[in-house]
Amino acid sequence: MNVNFKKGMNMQITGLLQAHIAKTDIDSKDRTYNRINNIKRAAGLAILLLIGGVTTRLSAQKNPIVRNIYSADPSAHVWKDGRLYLYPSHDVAPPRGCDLMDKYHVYSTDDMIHFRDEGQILESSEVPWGRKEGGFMWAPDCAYKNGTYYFYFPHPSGSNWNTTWKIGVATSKYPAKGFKVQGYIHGLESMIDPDVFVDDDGQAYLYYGGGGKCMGGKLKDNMMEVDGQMQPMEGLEDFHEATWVHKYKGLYYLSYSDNHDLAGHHNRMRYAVSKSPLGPWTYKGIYINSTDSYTDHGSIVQFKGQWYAFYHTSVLSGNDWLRSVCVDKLYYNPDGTIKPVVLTQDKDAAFDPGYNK
Ligand code: FUB
Repeated sequence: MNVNFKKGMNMQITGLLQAHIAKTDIDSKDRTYNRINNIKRAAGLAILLLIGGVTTRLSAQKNPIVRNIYSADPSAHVWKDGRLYLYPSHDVAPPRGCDLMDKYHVYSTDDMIHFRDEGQILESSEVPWGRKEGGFMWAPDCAYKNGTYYFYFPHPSGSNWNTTWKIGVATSKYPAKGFKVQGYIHGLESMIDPDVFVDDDGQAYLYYGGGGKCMGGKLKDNMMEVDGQMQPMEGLEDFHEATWVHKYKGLYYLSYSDNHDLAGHHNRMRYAVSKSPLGPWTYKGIYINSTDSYTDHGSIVQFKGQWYAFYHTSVLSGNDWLRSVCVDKLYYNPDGTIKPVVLTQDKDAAFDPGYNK
C-alpha cells in the first residue's frame, strides 16, 4: 500500500530531472542556451510523468479495488462516455477519526478490472465558505444534467463542525476534472451524505441525512436549489446515514447504513423500496452485512448489464478510519428484493466482473 504515492512520484521526477540535466549540460559557449533547453525538456518530461502518474492504471482486479490511497463512501455512476466513475471520499493517514479527510479523487473504469485514478478534483482549501481549519470532506456524490456535472459534498462552514454542515456544489463540464465550487444548497439542516438521483424524466431529487434522520426533496433545474420543501423519508428502519437511491424495473430503492453495533460488528447496509422517489418507503432488509470496518457506505449501479454494490472495508489497513473501496456483484430475486451480497473480502481473491466481455 503506497499512501505516499504523490511524494514517491515527486522524488522520482526530481531524480530523473537531475539526471537529464547532468547528462546533457556539457559544453562551454552554449552552456546557458543548453541549460535553458534542458530545463524546458526536463520540465516537459516531468509534466508527462506527472500526468502518467496521476492516471496510473491500477492492478485492481481484486478487492479492494482502490489501493493507491485510502478511500471510502463510493458513489458510482455510469456517464455518457460509457465509463463507470467512482466518487469516493479520501481517508488520510495517520487518521484522526474522519476529521482530516480533506480532498477528493475520482476513479474510472471501462471494464471493472482496471480502475484509473483520474486525480484530485477538489480540496477543502478551495471551498470559499468552508471552515478555516479545513478537513471534513465527507461522503460525496455526483450528478449530470444538461451538459454539466454537479459534484455534491458535505463540508462544515464553521469551527464547530458538527453543527455547521453544508451541502456544497461544484460544477464542471467534465466528469473528473475542472470542478469549481459554486456555493452550497441553501435551506438545509446541518447534515451529511448528499445523494442526487436523476429520474428518467430528468427530475433530480436530493437526499441527505445522518444520525437517524433522512430527508429528500426535489431539486430545481439549476441543480443547486431545493424545489419546494425537503421532507422526511418515511418507512426506513434503523436509518443511520449513507443514503443512495437507484431505480430497478420501475421501482425506487433507497439504501443506507444502519446503527448496528454488536460484539465488534458495526454498520450494515439496508434498503427499502417505493413506487415514488420520495416514498413512503417499505423496508426490505439487509443487503450487506457488517464488514471489518466501523462504518459502511455504498452505492448500487448497473454497468454493462451487471448490477454492482460498491462499499468499503478496512481490510488493507486494519484501521476503522483508513478504509478502502470495494465492489461485488449484486443480484435481485424475481420479486425485486435484493439478494444478500457475497463479499469477496479476502484481499487476494480475484474479482470477476461478471458481465460477458
Ligand atoms: O467518511 C466520512 C463519513 O463516514 C461518511 O460521511 C459516512 O457515511 C461514514 O462513512
